[in-house]
Amino acid sequence: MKKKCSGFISAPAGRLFLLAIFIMITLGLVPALALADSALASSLSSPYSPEEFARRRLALMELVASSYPGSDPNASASSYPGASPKPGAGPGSSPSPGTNANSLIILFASSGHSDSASTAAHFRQDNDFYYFTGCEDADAVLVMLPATREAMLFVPEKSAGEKKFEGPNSLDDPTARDRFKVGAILPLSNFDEFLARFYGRQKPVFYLRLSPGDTVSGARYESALYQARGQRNGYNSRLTLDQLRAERFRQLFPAARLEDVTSLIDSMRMIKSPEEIAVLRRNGQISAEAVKKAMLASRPAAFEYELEAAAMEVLLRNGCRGPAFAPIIGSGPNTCIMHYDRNNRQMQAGELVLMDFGGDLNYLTMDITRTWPVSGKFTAEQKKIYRTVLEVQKACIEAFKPGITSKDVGDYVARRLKEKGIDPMGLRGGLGHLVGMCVHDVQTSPGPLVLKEGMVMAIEPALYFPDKNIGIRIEDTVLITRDGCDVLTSSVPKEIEEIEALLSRRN
Ligand SMILES: [Mn+2]
Repeated sequence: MKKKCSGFISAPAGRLFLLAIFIMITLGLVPALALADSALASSLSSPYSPEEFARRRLALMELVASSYPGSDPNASASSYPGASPKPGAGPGSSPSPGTNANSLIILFASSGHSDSASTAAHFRQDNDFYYFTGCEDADAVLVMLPATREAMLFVPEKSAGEKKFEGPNSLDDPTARDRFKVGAILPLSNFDEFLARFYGRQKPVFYLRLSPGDTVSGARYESALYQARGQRNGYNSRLTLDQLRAERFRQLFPAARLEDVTSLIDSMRMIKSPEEIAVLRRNGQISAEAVKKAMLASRPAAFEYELEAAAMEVLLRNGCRGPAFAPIIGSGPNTCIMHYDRNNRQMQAGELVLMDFGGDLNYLTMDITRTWPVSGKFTAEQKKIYRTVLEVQKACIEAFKPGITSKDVGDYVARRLKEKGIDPMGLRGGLGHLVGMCVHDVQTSPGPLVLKEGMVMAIEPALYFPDKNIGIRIEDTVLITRDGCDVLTSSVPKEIEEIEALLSRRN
């Protein structure tokens, strides 16, 4: 980031700049300079091109158009990612034969104010809405017409007071239409009338997200699960926004057919584009650096939250919005609690500390776990268990390539450990979870997953012995490539000797 700015500094300006630094050092203002630099980095525009979002919308519209009976089977979405759009499939071209002219795809932005009293997080756009727009306006609506391949945004009109407190949105921005590459940006107050006019057509079909939405840290299946758990106490239960929206459509447009667009979206989100891969690579480096800093901040008598502070600083300084999930930093007995996130215990010499961490950079997450000895040296018993988990993890990574299933990985790991003469201690290799806009990212079917190029997956074998206060998990996030995989989080050590060498550098 610094490199990009240096070209703007002319010679006299450079002297002024040096003078300013001198004054700042004299006044003890150097930290302010460092913060200003970080703020500059985060003010750089989105790493995604407007064309990226246009391509995604086109691909989804093609998927919807081709999902109709009698539609042209060759019109399936081959345009994303990788292959270039088919000629004649661009905006403004005539609809392909068989396309149902009466379908609309409608996706909703996040609501402006978080309804959870327990979070003070920054606004984060709804994943599916962001994926197809790149737009961070609250309460907006994206509408796509598969028949004509058109897209438009409905954005709330803001009062002068709202603009004063929150800033304007893209309805006030004359460049927004080009930035989002949509046909129109209209006031949200026109939306109901737009729908009413569309409803007048024969047999209208609305494609909505009828499945649960996901968040940065909550998968679709988890949203449904937590809702079900909330129902155990009737006073805590409520419908989700997606359920309420579907209900409203059923009430207002009873003759329309509602279709679920979720699985079509998921089939796209599962495969990462080159622009997404560039962000994921950078997030892998930032998140690995963060865990490394936390390792260096650990010592006997340190509180778990001190490690969290060290890691969070690296994320925020490098433009992440925050963590991808509540950081898990457990020492001693807490290493055995898989989703421990109180992070308030004081760690002791002789114990292990387990840290599960990742950043949220430009709407893409990362997932790393490392386990290390607080004192800097593994005991013989810790080392033996650690080595087993590490060998299983490395064998999984060796096995990862397109076409592979969980069973294939398990078979490979079993063979590999046998060759090396290592007791797997009951640990079996397999696939992990996909990683993307959500840290437990979308997956189209609950059936067996087959790896494909462009998928990103966390691999996180673990062994837990609560009676010994030993929990060991080692996790990396990898990108599936043409013939194998790239470890995106490789710059934080995981070999026993590397970890002990790093820890020996602590003061
Ligand atoms: Mn994970």
